[in-house]
Amino acid sequence: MQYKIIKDTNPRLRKKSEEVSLPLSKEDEDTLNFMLDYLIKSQDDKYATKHNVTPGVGLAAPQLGILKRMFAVYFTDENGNQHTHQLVNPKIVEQSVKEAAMKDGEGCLSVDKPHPGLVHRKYQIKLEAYDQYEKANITIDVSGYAAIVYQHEYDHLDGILFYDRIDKNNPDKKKDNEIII
Ligand code: LHY
Ligand code: NI
Repeated sequence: MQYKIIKDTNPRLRKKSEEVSLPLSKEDEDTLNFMLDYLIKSQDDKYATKHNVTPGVGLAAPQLGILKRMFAVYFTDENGNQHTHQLVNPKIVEQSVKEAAMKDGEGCLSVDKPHPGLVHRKYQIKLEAYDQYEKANITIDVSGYAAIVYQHEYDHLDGILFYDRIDKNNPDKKKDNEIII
């Protein structure tokens, strides 16, 4: 299988992805391995320059045109915690009322055009999933930047893109219950 990141001009990115059956098929394992491997390599300056790839912290299967509920993350958060996961059938089981948005907005590996504005998200979420990296069911409790990354990837599984969460009429307006990070 050769994998390619699709852009938001492709209507597939707007579809809802399907649950994945466990144990994983060889094909789904391959996809998860490609996704994590892509993120790791993309953060290597030399590799990224040579292969003209954009560095990424998260990548979801629908971005490869594969409509399955799987995503990978690879990043270190502001507390120094490393997030390396290959998540399958993630579920958000708790979320805060408090919201958060990144001060410089967000981008997406599937979106070429900049969409400035605050991307309103939950400040804290708790997520349950099967993690192929740890080969176990796990619970992830995150806040701030990390929570934003997981929500951005989770949204891809429902066909939602970051700019859907920007208020077109008031792109820079902070909500009352929101912090800007
Ligand atoms: N990944 C992008 C990345 O830079 C965008 C992003 C930015 C995700 C900020 C989360 C927070 O890794 C993706 O677009 N993946 O879907
Ligand atoms: Ni994205």
